[in-house]
Amino acid sequence: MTPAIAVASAHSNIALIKYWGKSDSARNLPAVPSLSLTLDGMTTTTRVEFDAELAADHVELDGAVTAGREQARVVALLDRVRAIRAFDSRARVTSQNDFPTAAGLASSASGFAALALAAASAAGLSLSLEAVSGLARQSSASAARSLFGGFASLPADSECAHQVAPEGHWDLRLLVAVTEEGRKPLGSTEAMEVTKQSSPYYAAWVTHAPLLFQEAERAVRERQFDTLGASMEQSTLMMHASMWATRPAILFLTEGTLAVMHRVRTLRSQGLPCYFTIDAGPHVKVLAEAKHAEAIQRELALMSQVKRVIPCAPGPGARLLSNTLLTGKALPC
Ligand code: 2P0
Repeated sequence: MTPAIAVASAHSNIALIKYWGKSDSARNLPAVPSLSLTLDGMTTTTRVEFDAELAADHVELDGAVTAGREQARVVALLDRVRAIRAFDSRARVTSQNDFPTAAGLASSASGFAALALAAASAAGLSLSLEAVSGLARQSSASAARSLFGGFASLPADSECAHQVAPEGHWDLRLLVAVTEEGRKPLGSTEAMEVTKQSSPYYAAWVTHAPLLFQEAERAVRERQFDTLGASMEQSTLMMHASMWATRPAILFLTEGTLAVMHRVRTLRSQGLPCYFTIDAGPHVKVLAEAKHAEAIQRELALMSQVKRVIPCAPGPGARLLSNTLLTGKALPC
């Protein structure tokens, strides 16, 4: 194979309807369907260079050489690409986030989406976005959704995500209210496994999640804001309730999280339409229509529990920035 370099970028996404739990841990298949919004901010840019002269894969994330589990997850994705392409060259990988990973905001979604696209392209594979989504999903299920702009779904037991509607479909905002700085105590993969193994509420979650998904997917297509918001809040609260019922309990919500959740409900009762969602961490993401977003952001920023608010609009899917064979030929992308 001709050694090649590719650079790709991808944006993070936030699940409006949550993925939590796997039907097949070995293949990393989700037990429930999820629906996400890709964000215009929070970008990862990743460069992959396969080089037959290299003795081992070399991976740098935000300027630091990786080791341990972080390194192993990247190498596993490279191995899958090498297996498809039937070659053995090692790779140099450098990846940069334009947002602080230490703040506990999702980076694996944008990270593995950008890596999958860059690695497949550098290896000379011509894959559909769905196939690249499948590659990313094996590393991190939420990453499968970041290949697509706007609204994306990852069905239960599915190999890859699909686009539900592009970023121009609906002018929404997701206001990320950062409540704490610092890394979260427990990773999502481990937390969802503990939930599956020990929560008596997990079965109810898996049974009910598809109904919320159907309701929310329809609400997105028909731009029904209050229906989407209500299903979004129920999804996140059911996900967290299933974690609270494990032994010992998994509590991602802090006092700051709860204060913002209550504030959102108060703002709503006062005529400012907004709804919350919370992932595997303490921050609160608040969904609003663009016309109300500034007023809601001002209210959130006034809270002592909120360190800062990051406003995000619907963003595009992952894209190839360059794909250059070492012969110097630039391929169109
Ligand atoms: C989601 N989360 O749908 C859910 C909601 C967090 C809460 O997907 O084990 O990094 O690598 O497939 O995708 C975060 O977990 O987990 C996640 P793995 P992932 O966005």
